[in-house]
Amino acid sequence: MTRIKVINPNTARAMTESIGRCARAVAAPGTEIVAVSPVMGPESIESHYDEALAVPGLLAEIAAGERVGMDGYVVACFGDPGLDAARELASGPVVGVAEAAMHAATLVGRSFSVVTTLSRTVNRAWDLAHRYGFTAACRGVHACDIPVLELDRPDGDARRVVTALCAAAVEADGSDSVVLGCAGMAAFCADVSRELGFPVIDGVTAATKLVESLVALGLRTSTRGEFAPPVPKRYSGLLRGFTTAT
Ligand code: 2AL
Repeated sequence: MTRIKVINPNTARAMTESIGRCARAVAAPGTEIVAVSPVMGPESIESHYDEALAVPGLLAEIAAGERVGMDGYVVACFGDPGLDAARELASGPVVGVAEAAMHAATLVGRSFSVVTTLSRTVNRAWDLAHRYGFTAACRGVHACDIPVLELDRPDGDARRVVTALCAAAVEADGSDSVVLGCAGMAAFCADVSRELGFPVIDGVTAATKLVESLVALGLRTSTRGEFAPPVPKRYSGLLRGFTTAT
């Protein structure tokens, strides 16, 4: 049995449940998915401020996962907040949804476009593309300007807007596929891809399968240098619980 903890770093429970359903839909029979959101943090992540303040809650969930022997983790927010720090804490592999989706996109085409939520997140997506080595493959980042928590509104038309933007993005950019820039879009990814006839890639499912594969291959984060456990030290104030010194 492989146990993968899928952490939605925002505190929107409905979104966490949707993310869990998407991960379970692709998980192998021997894989258990534990989908959680932290007890502290922002209700959605749409700014650098939100992202920074989502990280302590995320790291607390990684630490809790280590105590019960989780085999690997998915960081289920497209900014991949706290990913490197999570790797320092976890003994198994940790994969972010943006890096997973971008890697998957470059295995099914030469180039991709990203369709994200608010315009202000466009440069974050570009930063990630550069960080992961996809400067040439990422041809454009497009915002649908729908806030994260409105993506799953039953009366909303997010799916229609995102579908139309995906079609426009590949045309404008001349790209082969679209990477969806929010974990809240995971639920309609398969439908959008089927409707458009080219790969539309959701990072929640891609990251889940990548973690599953890495665990099956016996691959875990190297602790030789950068990703060794954090240097033990005391933390104070609100962060006292993050103390790593014994
Ligand atoms: C996200 C995401 O994946 N989760 C969240 O709260 N915000 N991404 C985004 N582009 O807004």
